[in-house]
Amino acid sequence: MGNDQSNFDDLKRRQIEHERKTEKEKKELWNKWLIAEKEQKEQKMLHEAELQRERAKIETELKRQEEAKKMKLKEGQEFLRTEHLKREKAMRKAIEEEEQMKAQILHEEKRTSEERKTKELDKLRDEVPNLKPGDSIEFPNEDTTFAKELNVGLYGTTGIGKSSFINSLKFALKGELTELTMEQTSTDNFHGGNTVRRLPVRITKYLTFIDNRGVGAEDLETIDASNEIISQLEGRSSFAEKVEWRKESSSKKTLVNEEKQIHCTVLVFDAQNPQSVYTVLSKLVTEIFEWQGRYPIGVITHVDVATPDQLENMYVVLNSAGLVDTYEVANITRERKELSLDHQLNMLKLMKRCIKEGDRIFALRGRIERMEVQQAEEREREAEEVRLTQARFERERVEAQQAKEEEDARIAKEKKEALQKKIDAEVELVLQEKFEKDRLAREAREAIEAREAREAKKNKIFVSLAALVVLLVSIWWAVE
Ligand SMILES: Nc1nc2c(ncn2[C@@H]2O[C@H](COP(=O)(O)OP(=O)(O)O)[C@@H](O)[C@H]2O)c(=O)[nH]1
Ligand SMILES: [Mg+2]
Repeated sequence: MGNDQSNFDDLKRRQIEHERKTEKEKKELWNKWLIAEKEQKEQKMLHEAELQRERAKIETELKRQEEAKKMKLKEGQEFLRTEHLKREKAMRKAIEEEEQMKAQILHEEKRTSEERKTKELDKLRDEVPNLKPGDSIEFPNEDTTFAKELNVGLYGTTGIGKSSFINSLKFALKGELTELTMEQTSTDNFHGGNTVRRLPVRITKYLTFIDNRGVGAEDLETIDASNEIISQLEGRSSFAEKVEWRKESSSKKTLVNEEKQIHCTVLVFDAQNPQSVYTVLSKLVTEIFEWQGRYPIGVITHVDVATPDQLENMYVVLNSAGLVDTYEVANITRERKELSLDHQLNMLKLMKRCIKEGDRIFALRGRIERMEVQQAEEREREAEEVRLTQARFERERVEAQQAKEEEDARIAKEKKEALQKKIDAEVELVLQEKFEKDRLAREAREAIEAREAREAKKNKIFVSLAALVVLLVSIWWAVE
């Protein structure tokens, strides 16, 4: 036990010693570390100072370089700017020059185009007034005789610009308007633009335009409007007659007056209102096409007030209805007393076109009419054939009936004869029997009679003898 204690003490002592020693070492180590750290710190500080200096150096260098760069850039920019300015100036000058050139070219073009147009206009102004029906047909059919003058029918809704269009035509021909055919000339009601009768306006020696009463979509719904149109085209309506689109017109009964025939039709539309033409077009165009065999000519008015879109739509609508031959115009109005060069040209081209179309229609109508006559003859022939066939059938039927009746009569007669024969035979037989009976009866009667006669004779003799006896007796008596 005492040993354990001393061991423990020894261990503790050694431990304390060790701890003391360790403490001392620790302290020394700590001091060493402190010194080392101090040195390190000093060195670090030195190094940092060094670094600081280095950095400062670099920074100044960088600053310097930056400054130099900035300077350079500034110089460069300045250079570029001046360069750019120079180039811009040069470019602007080039553009200006180009524009000037373009303007000059345009001006030149315009001048030449106007010159060209004016030339064309002059040419047409010389040409159009002398164009007459038949001129456009190089080799006319021998049996086609063209009208002396051509009537062009105008159709369109009220207020569309038909009457103004006639003034535009006149202007185009002369380049001025000496007399204004305003809507009042053809109207009962001037201010309403309400044309009710047709008004023929002679435009050239050979060309007359017929201003018409406005025809609306609702009119065209009716069969009377169709009849009125056809009656006008055929020349069955007089110009002075009041145009009635929705009333059965008496003109249907009127005979054709060739001078009143419409040889070419022009439909007038307002460029601002493509919507309104759908119904008019489909009906009117079909009607006219069926009669004249050609599509009517289209005129688009109000192009001065319509937007490009409206105008484009208008063309789409017209083309889709088959109207490809169309002419634009900004009409002569109370406010505008002139027609542009382009529109004058359009009007003259239209007149030329009318003559050409009129010729085609004239030839076509001639052909159509000849065809109609042929068809009528054909129909008449067919009807005649039907009549003849019917008559033949009827004759054959009657003959057959007669034959049948005769045959029936013959058979009946034969039957009758046979019957008669039979009856005769029977009668004969009966007669024979009767005769035989009679004979027998007669014979019997004769026999009886003979016997009776004999009896009578006997009686007579007897009577005579008796008488004789009496006589003789008497005589005897007498004698006696
Ligand atoms: N801005 C313009 N107005 C027009 C044009 N055509 C006709 N007018 C006007 O439209 C109105 C009816 O024209 P008008 O010729 O009497 O139409 P109509 O009933 O078809 O004969 C009038 O006031 C004209 O001045 C045109 O092309 N442009
Ligand atoms: Mg009018």
